[in-house]
Amino acid sequence: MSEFRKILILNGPNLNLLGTREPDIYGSDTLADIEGHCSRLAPSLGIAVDFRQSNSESDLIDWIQQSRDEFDGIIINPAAYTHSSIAIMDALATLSAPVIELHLSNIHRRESFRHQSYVSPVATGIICGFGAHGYQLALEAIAGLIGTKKEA
Ligand code: CA2
Repeated sequence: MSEFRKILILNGPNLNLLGTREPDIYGSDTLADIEGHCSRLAPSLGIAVDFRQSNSESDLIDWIQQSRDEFDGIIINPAAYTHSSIAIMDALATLSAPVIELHLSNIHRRESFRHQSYVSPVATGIICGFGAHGYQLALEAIAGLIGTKKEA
């Protein structure tokens, strides 16, 4: 019997505020809207998603560590921790499953402090600048990387 691959989607600090402020940069979708888009798309890609957000670096690290036995890949928007967290980089580096780094905005068009990512060197691939649609692009990309179904 085959079952869907499982993908963990992690969202970092302040992304719970999406849709309420700075729509010119981050769009008008809320994080709940984005979770809904992902949940609707996932079955057609043969995957199941678990969508989480935390403002806490330690939550994100714990979830990354715990993902090893449960998930077949991670999509992560580390938000501001992208530019500061060696701890998140170290946690991601321990995984063998694919990791996609995702940003709503094009971090390379923005302030210079956003050009550095500690996550990029340990990511399988990076998607940025496509707004909320980036989450769907990331799901399609990771489904392509891992295949859709587990072996019987
Ligand atoms: O573009 C992205 O997805 C970012 O990861 C978003 C982070 C930012 O620090 C990164 O450089 C790029 C910020 C997330 C904060 O989200 C807010 C949403 C609405 C209102 C205020 C903040």
